[in-house]
Amino acid sequence: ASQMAVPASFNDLATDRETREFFGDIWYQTVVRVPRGWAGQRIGVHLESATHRGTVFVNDTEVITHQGGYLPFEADITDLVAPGEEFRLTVRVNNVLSFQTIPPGVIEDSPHGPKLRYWHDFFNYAGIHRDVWLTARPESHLTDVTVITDIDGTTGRVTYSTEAVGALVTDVVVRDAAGLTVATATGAEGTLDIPDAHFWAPGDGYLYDAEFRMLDGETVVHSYHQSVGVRTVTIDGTKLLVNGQPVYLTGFGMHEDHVTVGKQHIDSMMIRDFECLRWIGANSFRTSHYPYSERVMDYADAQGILVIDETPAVGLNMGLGGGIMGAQGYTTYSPDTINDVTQEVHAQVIRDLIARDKNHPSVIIWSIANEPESETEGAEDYFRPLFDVARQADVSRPVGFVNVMLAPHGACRVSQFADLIMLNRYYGWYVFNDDLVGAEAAFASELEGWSTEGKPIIITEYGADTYPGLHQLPGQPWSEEYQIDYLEAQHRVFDNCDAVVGEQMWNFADFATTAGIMRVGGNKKGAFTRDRQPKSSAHLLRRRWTSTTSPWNRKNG
Ligand code: BDP
Repeated sequence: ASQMAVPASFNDLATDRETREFFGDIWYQTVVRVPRGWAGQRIGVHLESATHRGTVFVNDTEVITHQGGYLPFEADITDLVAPGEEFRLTVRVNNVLSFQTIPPGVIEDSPHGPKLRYWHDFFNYAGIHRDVWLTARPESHLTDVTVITDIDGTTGRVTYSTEAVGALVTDVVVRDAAGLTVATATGAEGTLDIPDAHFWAPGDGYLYDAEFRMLDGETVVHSYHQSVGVRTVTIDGTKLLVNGQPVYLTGFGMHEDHVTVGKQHIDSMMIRDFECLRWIGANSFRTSHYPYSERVMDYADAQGILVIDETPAVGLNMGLGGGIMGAQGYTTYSPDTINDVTQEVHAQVIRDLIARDKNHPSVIIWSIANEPESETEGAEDYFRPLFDVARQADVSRPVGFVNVMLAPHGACRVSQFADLIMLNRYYGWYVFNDDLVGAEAAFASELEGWSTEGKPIIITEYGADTYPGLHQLPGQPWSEEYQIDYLEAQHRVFDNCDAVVGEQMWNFADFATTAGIMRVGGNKKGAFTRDRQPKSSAHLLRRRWTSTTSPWNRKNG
């Protein structure tokens, strides 16, 4: 046994290849003492995530197994532990991907032994990336709270529902940011009106505090504080509206990715990221390509950042990156590959994501997949019910998926189910490389096609690999100059297309990937380096996104 940090990805802490590329079971073990003061309460163990599968043991008893690497799970361990006493907490994490996991992967033989391969372009960091908690609750307690907000003139309307163990009276007290009570209600579900409400809006992360309480007579038995941002998200033709006002998204697809610690969540790193977002004038990001730490979602709420919240369904596309990052020669949708079992796992991760993030005002769109194969009949059958799953779980937000270049307008068979169009396009990089004139014309003509759908279009990825410090005149691919020329060409295309309501450049920062001839020490499409310093292009984005002629102002008056 060796020492391991929690939270952290294990991969880059060691110096040997075996550890970095290890796949299989990784055993974590520690001794924990239950606080003596918790006598008489229900005690639980809560993991914010275990990538990609976690099985928890208390002493020698298995208490829970959870599939899916980026969402929380919890087990009640009251009967197995004693207040004031220690117990042995063991977590078996497994990072193997298969055709029945989200994201998918496959183990293939190689001359040097089996290798885990996958079709997504980021390193398969694994371990326990987020905090692990012991929890204590009274016997009677709230288990879930849902809030949906609406606006009526200057009144903010909060429709709420609660779930609980124990038949006590539930009530709710809403306080404003100064702590003054602005609305109250009694009952497990109901509606609260906040007169003259301060609405949550982009750049204004105003949050109320809703305290949900379970009462035994006058005694508060359990209470839960839920922050509430009062806002609406709607679509009107090709416009995306927040609080009835058209918005234009600026920002990035991001990654949870840092030197040494991999996908560990660290508050200080998060603050640096948000400060960089603010500096550059980004009002939004996408949680490409998996749910991020809940701390990130809370912080986005408080900062007034708009979030496209994505499931880990990335790489459901065996035709993409084949031979470069993934394995070759598979059919995406088939009984032996992405099949009914995968579809149910995918449905469950959509439900789990929405269950976790439904109350975040920052979340304005659900993205149920990134770049799946979407031009085939198999794709249509696979995705149709998944959109229903998302809409059943949440009626209050648009649902979409991110379309890949291989399924252009006219060929894609999945966008018909989506409320809006989200496109990843690399005109001037993967196609028309070093030909920005051709790139611009081809991109503009594809967007003309998508515009006829009458739905808002968000460009969720556009980018060019750029090696920081490489300068060339005239700009050539990989140089800082080419990244600038590339972005200017893309931006002209967006500005000329009315239906485009957002641009999220790929990527916020450079990040780790599997090794290969397409990647130089990882993916280098960042506007920032991996240590969060600006490349030359960051200054261009900043000028564009903060000036009075920003696309926001130009398109929305
Ligand atoms: C897209 C993917 C993204 C990749 C990017 C790229 O959505 O994960 O990192 O392209 O190639 O296909 O840089």
